[in-house]
Amino acid sequence: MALLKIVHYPDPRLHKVAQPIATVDDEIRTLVADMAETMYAAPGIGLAATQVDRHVRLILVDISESKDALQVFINPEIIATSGQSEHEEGCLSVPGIYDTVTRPERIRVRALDSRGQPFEREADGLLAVCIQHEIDHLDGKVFVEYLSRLKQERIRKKLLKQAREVM
Ligand code: K1U
Ligand code: ZN
Repeated sequence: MALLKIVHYPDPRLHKVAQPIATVDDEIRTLVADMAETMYAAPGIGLAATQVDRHVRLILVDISESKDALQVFINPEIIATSGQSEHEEGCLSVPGIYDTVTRPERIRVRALDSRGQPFEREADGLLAVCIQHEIDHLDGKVFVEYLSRLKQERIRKKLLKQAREVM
């Protein structure tokens, strides 16, 4: 397994649209293992392949306290939504920034698992928030884009300054 580098906002690579995975093979399973190690080390409760500069439709989520309930979604699609709820979100690609986003409250998602088998799952609460946040990454969207232009500009400047300071 390997720790992967997480791309930070406002890097333009975060706006690439990820491509569907045609075959779930050992190369994809190695990427899943490396992303899982990277997510747990960060630590985070989700990670999209886009964030590690791999532009394929793969997301991981683990919202458990014990960090032993990894959920793998390959080619995820939201096929139904209902309600609306507000939740505070964070992002490993936007370190130190947390803000409230409004999204559908309950979702039904269809995907392939790490053996390439199709499945469907209902989600609500934090799991629904996290799955939607990660699928946004695959579509090139970062959660700060739900915030006002003014907030986005402040966040962009803050992260560019942080990046200059660590160089
Ligand atoms: O996509 C990402 O960068 C991962 C992100 C997922 C997420 C969190 C909260 C709301 C929506 C999506 C994170 O994991 S940020 C870190 C975080 O929230 C966390 C880290 C450790 C323990 C608990 C939460
Ligand atoms: Zn994120």
